[in-house]
Amino acid sequence: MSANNVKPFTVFVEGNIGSGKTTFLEHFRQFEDITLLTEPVEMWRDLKGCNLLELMYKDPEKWAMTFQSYVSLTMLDMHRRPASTPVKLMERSLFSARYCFVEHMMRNNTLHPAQFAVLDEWFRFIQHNIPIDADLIVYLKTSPSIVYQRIKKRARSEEQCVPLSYIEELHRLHEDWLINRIHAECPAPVLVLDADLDLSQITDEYKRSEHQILRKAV
Ligand code: DCP
Repeated sequence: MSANNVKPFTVFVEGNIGSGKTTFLEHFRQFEDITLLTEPVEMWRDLKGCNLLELMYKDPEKWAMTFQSYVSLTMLDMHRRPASTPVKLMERSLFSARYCFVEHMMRNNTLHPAQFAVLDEWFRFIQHNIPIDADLIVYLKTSPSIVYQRIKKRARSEEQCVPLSYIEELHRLHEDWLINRIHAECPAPVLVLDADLDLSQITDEYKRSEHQILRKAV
């Protein structure tokens, strides 16, 4: 709750790996009165000295369940974290974890049906019992080939083994969730931005979302 007990306007920033979610959040650092919650990738890379992200990519059958259950915990923590500002901007959500990543791991049998069932039950339990505020989803829409090049270029060590087919599948899952609406729930209206643009042009595209996020004429 904010200082005057009004809930912050809560925005999830979603999009494929390498779509520029962190850059988008950084764009909003210039504004006052906005809480930015970047994705806890660093926590996933160092849980009591263990790199869960690396373990998951090296041996998905063994570690996907552990990794996604820790992702759920860290995302729930972000959802529940109070903000004393009128706007709260979060990188990703429990929803993309479930509808994109866990969905992919279930479909390609990385997760055993029993493991998937446990993750899904946790997701449903949280949805029905813990309030998750969501007012807007910003979808940074990209082409798989473009983000694939970005991922190769940024060379995050854990992601070196990621094939284009995985990025294409994640793209389809984001589209199914946010555009085609195949799941019953899409927790908020979706604003789609063209995130294929390179850094020199993307600021104008980010600006398109400012009035909806800050909710004033800009
Ligand atoms: N990841 C995952 N399961 C999730 C969330 C993320 O396996 N539920 C993985 C995919 C990436 C890494 O974690 O290897 C970080 O992915 P994100 O797309 O969430 O973050 P990026 O840093 O790629 O975002 P961007 O480049 O858009 O700022």
